[in-house]
Amino acid sequence: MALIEPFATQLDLQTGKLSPVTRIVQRRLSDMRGMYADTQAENQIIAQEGDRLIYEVYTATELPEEEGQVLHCTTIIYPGKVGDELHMTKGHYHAKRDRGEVYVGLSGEGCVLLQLEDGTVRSVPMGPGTAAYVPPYWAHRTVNTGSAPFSFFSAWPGDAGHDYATIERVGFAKIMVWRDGKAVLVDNPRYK
Ligand code: M6P
Ligand code: ZN
Repeated sequence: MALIEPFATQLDLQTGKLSPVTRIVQRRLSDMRGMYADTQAENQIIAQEGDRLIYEVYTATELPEEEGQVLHCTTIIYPGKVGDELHMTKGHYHAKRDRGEVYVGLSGEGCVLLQLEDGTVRSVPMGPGTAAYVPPYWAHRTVNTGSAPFSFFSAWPGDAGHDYATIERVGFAKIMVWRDGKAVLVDNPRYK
């Protein structure tokens, strides 16, 4: 296993940004094609306002993706909706399903949606200071349920890996939408 020098990263608790930063991944609406339930709204946004920035992932130091390492990053989800569905991450299972993860809320309001392969869904609300546990076997997607950027810190085992393909194929059984002035979890009409 690689021997890593100890290091520390500075977390901006207001913005969720890390420094120093070696990698910023930006996910725009076009990177998430087909993930929001309302495809017409998705196409309309891209045609009328351009390719909207949905979220960013900040990584301070590239660590080897191997057992024993603890990978970590921050994520900032900008507020907004596609149709009535709130801005969210793509979401993934771990390639090694028996690996968990911990999220710590930094700023804004959101939630983590979790799903088992049998379609069971749970939703855990998050805000500044919330430590949310993502147990092994649960796919996880985070959603901004507020009107400011929602940021959180994540840490997970180095050998977990990201399986995006399963969620791209089946989706989540529930989606978080804005109805009557609040965020509510409803059935996903497109869940397969
Ligand atoms: C969290 C972690 C990361 C993940 C990021 C964005 O910070 O779970 O591993 O990359 O959210 O989520 P996704 O990769 O599903 O787009
Ligand atoms: Zn994960």
